[in-house]
Amino acid sequence: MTSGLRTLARAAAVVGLAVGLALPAAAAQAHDVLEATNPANGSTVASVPDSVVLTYDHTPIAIGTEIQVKDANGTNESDGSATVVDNNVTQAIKPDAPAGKYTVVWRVVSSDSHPIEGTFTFTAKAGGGGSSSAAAQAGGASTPAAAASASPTDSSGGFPVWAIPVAILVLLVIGGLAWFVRRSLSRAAAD
Ligand SMILES: [Cu+2]
Repeated sequence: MTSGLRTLARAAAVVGLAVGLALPAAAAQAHDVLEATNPANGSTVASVPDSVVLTYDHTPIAIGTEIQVKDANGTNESDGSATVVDNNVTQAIKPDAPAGKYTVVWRVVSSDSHPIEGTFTFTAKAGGGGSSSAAAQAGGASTPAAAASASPTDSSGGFPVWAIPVAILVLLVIGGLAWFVRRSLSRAAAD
């Protein structure tokens, strides 16, 4: 009977180890989320603003931030590097940026250290550097609803794909242990 008890203890240790390995993966799922942009995704503004602002639900890590503000020709009109202040990432735009449709391609490092990325678009009726930048800011006021329709993609996957192999592995381990423990117990009883 002692061998049966020893097997049970070993089984408990292995199950505990499997659960311990799965828990950190679950905790790591909380990436920062893009909540709003200025100009808002899909909006039309009077002229190209001085900068674009991306607002997240946490403060991203200020390393590896890349914000490209691409004009209709695909030319990056970003002026200098992006700055992270609180939950806002601000990217200045060249004053001579032309009118037209803009695509902002962003990549930041989430506060949980995972890189996240996405894009949003806006259209400017006039080029940048004009005196109408205040009007552009007002016209580009963002709403959370508009930001929600942006298309952020998450390089480590929004859906927890790790959950499937982990669940299968845990089920296989438990099933195998149950069979092993029952065999050991019946042997111990037979001894
Ligand atoms: Cu994350």
